[in-house]
Amino acid sequence: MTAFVSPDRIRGLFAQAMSDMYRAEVPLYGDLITLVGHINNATLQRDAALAERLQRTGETERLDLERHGAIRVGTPAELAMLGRVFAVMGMHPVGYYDLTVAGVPVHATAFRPLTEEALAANPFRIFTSLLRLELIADATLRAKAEAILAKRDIFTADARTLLAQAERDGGLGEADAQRFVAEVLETFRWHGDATVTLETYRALHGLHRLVADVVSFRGPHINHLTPRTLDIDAAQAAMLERGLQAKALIEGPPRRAVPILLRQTSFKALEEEVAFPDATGTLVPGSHSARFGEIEQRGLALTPAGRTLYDRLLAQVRQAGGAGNTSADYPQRLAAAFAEFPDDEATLRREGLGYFRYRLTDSGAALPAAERAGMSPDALVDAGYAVVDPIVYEDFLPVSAAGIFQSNLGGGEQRAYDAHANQDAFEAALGAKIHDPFALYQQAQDASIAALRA
Ligand code: OOG
Ligand code: NI
Repeated sequence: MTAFVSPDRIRGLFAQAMSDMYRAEVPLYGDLITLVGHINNATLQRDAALAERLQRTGETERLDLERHGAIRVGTPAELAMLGRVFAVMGMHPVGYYDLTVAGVPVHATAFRPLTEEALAANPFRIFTSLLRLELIADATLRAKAEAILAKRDIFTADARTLLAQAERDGGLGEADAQRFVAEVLETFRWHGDATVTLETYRALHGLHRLVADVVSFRGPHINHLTPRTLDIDAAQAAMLERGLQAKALIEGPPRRAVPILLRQTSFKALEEEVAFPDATGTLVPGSHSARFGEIEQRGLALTPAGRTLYDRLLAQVRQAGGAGNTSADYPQRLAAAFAEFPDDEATLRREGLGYFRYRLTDSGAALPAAERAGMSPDALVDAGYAVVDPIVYEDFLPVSAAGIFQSNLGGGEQRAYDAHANQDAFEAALGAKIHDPFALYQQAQDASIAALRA
């Protein structure tokens, strides 16, 4: 009997393998990792309190490995299979994202670890979109796209065999885990040759660039891998200094004393040479753009109340600006609107806008348990018996994701889809329920409060 390795171990192997593959495929990604590493070191040198906090929360170790990626799949069967593959790696669907509101015919979830321990071990996440062909009005082309997708199998035979083995036995030994990761990696590899003719590609492209991206290839190539920076403004400036064409604006909240949620910036997708088979199978040259670079800074996870405030302020700025966040004075207007959002940890906590992890201080631990139990968490903090750290936002933001999609789809592409969020349909396709992100943050906060009393 060989012992099973943990899902955390398999996810760690997978994250590393994806990073190595993407670095070889897109050299720019390697440059980005180096740049972010420098910025993070400089930030930790400059900000001793931040360095100390990250040490305390166990984030220092995970920072260098922390990435998220994104893929787009074509059919419910592909999504369901991916969900099973990711489960073996301890990655589970969290959050539902409807992108049709932004003119992109997909809905999505993020596969990520659920527990604090698993997140600390390796927080690798994959934003996974499912194409909604039912929103395509052209019935002939829709049927054609469906037929093309029905014919492909995005998994290797060995990936399927090892998945079945893992599910049957309840895990994988080290050697099988390594083989599983190597096989699953194939699903996300870039292919420089399309499966459709240039004519079909162009027709699909005419429906939406994203339809062409999903349907024309052998599988759901990883389209970006994003490192986490501790100072996105500095990273953005360094990128521009080195001639990397970063998107002009950072998505998400403005720069603040207490970072909240997620700030992201990306740079445009590469225009890549692709060979298309003609009717006789002869390859003809063409091009496609799908893969891009992105960096992000993560901050405090907000409660439903905090999130409602965030959404309201963001909507206010975007509506006032007309066409979204493209105007030159957007950063100023964003900062002005967010003046209304409390920007110190104590107020954010007292007003219930963010989630925090409580921890006893030495004097708190020395206090008799009965006395501690009689005090509220906030009273313990006020008396110096406990300290709090922000719980980091581990998820994504739909408006930001839409901005990222738009920029890497080549800018102005906007379609109106007569659609609405349909989480039930997504869950039916996946064959599983999506976890509510708020519930996970609440659990983490509650567990830390319970531990104060113990
Ligand atoms: C996914 C875009 C969403 C993010 O960071 O919000 C995303 C895609 O382009 O496939 O990765
Ligand atoms: Ni991303």
